[in-house]
Amino acid sequence: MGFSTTAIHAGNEPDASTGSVSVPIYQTSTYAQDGLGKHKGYEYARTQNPTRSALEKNISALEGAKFGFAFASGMSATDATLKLVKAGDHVILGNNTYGGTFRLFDRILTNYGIEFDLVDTTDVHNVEQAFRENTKMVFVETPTNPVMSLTDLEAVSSLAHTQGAIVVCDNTFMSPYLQRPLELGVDVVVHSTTKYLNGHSDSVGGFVALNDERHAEWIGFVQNSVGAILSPFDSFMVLRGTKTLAVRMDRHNENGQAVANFLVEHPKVEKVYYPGLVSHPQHELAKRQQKGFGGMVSFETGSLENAKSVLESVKVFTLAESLGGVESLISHPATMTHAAVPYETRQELGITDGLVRVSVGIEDIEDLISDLDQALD
Ligand code: P1T
Repeated sequence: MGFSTTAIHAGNEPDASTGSVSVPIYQTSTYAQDGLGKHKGYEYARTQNPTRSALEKNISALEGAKFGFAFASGMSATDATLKLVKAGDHVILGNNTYGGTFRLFDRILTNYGIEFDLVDTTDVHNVEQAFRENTKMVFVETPTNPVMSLTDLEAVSSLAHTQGAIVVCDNTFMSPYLQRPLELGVDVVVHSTTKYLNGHSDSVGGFVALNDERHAEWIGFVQNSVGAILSPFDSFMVLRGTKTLAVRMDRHNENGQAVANFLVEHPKVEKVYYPGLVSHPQHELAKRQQKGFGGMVSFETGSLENAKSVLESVKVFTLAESLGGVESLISHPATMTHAAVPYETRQELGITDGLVRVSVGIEDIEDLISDLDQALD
């Protein structure tokens, strides 16, 4: 079955007791048992909830995964995934990730004996050199937030597997419609469903998708033991969101490319970061690895003053953190999403004070371009 058919039908069977076509919100904390040890497969709602199970089936199918787990946020999904390593293990972390992911490693996981190195994973040779005897995981985002660098998932996965390590890919920026990491050899996919999967900026959630049964058992155990589960209401919201994922992503692709093309030609813009531009250093890899280039575009305005002026002059774009919703957002990575990343690292990566990031929504493209045009002027 095709992607859209799967998105609309996987996990969305009509409700067995009422025929309800949309999966109901099972807003309950517990389930009546017929007798001691006799129940309908549901005992307690931290452990199982039918609305959450429907979403777990749905996104697993979209990622081509055997197993999937829905979490309360993207960060809790990442945190649960990091419980696949233990004290004394080493993780190779892509040097450009969402600031919160870096912060989780830098401020929390190190307290529990997990070692990590930041590595520029755009070149597989750097990854090869970073392996240590105790390296158990390579964790990457591709394209990265916010400078849109790519990692060759197939090359990194085959390298990691020869070294006995697993590969985790944060697929938030692409969604499974544009990139399917498990098919390229990646072991675990994580998502912030807050972004494209839900798609309407009205729910916070996360997801872990994977194929290995032993690892899946552990992630499920962590989900139940720690309890950072996605609520029934949010599960319903994301389930509704994924039904339109394909049509939304097609428009995000179109609008993202149009905005990038416009910015590249603008005299006040010094540099544009978008994998759909022929000038992007990894454009060929993007064409091979992704089904589209997405709706995230970053650009260099040259100074904090210029960035501030653009950020405060837009009228259709909204100044806000987050991304992946139908409405266009604009943000300042250095002081917002990536404030937890040390200044020097930010400079090395290109996360300067003049860098502006846009999440291009699905509004009319003429309105988005004229808004950016007047803000830049
Ligand atoms: O916000 P949360 O649902 O916990 O997701 C965290 C997260 C994980 N991975 C990526 C690639 C992300 O971009 C995020 C969250 N990012 C933003 C809030 C942002 O504006 O970039």
